[in-house]
Amino acid sequence: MAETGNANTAANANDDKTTTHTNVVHHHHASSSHHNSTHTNAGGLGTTQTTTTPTSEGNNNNNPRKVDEEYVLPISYGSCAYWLGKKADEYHSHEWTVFVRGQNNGDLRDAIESVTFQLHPSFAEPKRVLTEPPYEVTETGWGEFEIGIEIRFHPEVGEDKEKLTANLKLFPDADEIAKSGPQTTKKPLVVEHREELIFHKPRKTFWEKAIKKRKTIDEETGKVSFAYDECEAKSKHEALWKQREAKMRDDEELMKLWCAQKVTEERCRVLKAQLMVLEGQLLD
Ligand code: SLL
Repeated sequence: MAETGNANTAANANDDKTTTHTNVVHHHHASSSHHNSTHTNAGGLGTTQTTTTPTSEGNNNNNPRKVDEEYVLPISYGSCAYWLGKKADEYHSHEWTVFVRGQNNGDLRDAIESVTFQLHPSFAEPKRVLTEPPYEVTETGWGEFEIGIEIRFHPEVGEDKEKLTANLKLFPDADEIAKSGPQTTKKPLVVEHREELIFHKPRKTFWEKAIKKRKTIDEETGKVSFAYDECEAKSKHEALWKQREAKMRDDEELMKLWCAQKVTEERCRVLKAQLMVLEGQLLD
């Protein structure tokens, strides 16, 4: 049901061994139109900046959708593993955490009802259901495996569940060791995927509730902006995420500057061409 798009970006958030991918996952409702827009939203939950125009279907009680909008939920998921060093034994060489979080610690509670992590059957009660943030499971073990992640949304969101997979990684690759040195008990091995779940034409009730909280209007300019709610529930790796996300934001700022420069260059080229035409006309 989900469709992924956009380019992947790999980024080293700090000196830790890190892999990050950014994706956009589009959620389509059967009757919603197809959008190919890609969003970059630095501040957690967000939205496109179009005006709210409830469609005719929005007034139909049998189909309590819709607001002609896109709701963007930027999430990040993956794993974070520490080698136990002296504390390691044969079956417990690493402590690891598998997680689903809001990007920039954005609060996912408005949209998410539960996150289920399906662990390897060698773990006691391998199906772990979390109904509150932090949506994460921390365990100790010896081996890598695929962790199934199922995100369920509140009924009022009106979206299908989202299925993801996190490949638990405990051991750095040879090239990672070459780059960052051997594994220590201090440096976590982090694999993080960043995605934006996009809900096309969300239900009116959900939209209004979620957006009302975030909408702030600048008194002077009248500009509407969307603040994001920081999630208070602390992840075990809070300090690490803070560092990583500060770095991520810096990278995003640099990217924006670079894009702005490219736009200006292009504009200059067009203006120069127009000037040449005008000069030509003057000479005629
Ligand atoms: C492998 N396919 O063979 C993988 C399986 C399973 C890891 C890895 C259990 C720890 C415990 C654990 O780490 N299982 O018994 O508490 O490499």
